[in-house]
Amino acid sequence: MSGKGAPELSVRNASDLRVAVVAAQWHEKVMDGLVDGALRALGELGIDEPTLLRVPGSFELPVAAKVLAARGYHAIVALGVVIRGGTPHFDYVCQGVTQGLTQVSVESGVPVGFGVLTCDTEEQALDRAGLPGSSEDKGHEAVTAAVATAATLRSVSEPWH
Ligand code: DLZ
Repeated sequence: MSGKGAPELSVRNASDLRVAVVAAQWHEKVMDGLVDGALRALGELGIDEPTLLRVPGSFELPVAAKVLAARGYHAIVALGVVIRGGTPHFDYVCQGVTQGLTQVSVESGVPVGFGVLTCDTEEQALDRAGLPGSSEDKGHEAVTAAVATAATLRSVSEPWH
C-alpha cells in the first residue's frame, strides 16, 4: 500500500478531547519513534494530558482499546510493529490486531487510529516510524486521523446532546 494520496487534515476544536494511546513493546526503536510521533501530534492539537498505556505485543492492542473505549475516551490510538518472520505467526498477529481494532472501533463508536506497522523487514518499519531519516511518521498520522474523526463525530452528535 502506498502512502501517496494521503489528505492534509485540518483538525479544529479538539483540545478538550480525551485521547488514549495504547502501544505495544516489540521492536523498541521503531516503537519509540511511533510513540514520540503520536505524543508530538497530540501536543500540536493542544491535547496535553493524553493517557499512554503499554501492552506486551500487538496482539494485546485490541483488548486494551476495548477497555479504554468503555472508559469514555473520545479517541484511541493503537501503535505496534509486526515484522514478518519465517512462520505464519505474522499473519495471525496481523489479522488478529487488524480485525480486533476494527471491531472495537465499530462496536464502541470510538475512533481507533491504526498505527500498527506490518512490515517485511525492520528497515521498512524504521522508514515509517517518524525517526530522523524516516520518510513517514505513522504514529503522528494515526493520532491525526483518530482525533479528526472524533471531532467530526462530535459535531454531528451535538444537536442531540
Ligand atoms: C509473538 C510475537 C511475534 C513473533 N512477533 C511480534 C511482532 O513482530 N510484533 C508484536 O507486536 N508482537 C509480536 N509477538 C507478540 C504477540 O503480539 C503477543 O504479544 C504474544 O503472542 C502473546 O499474546
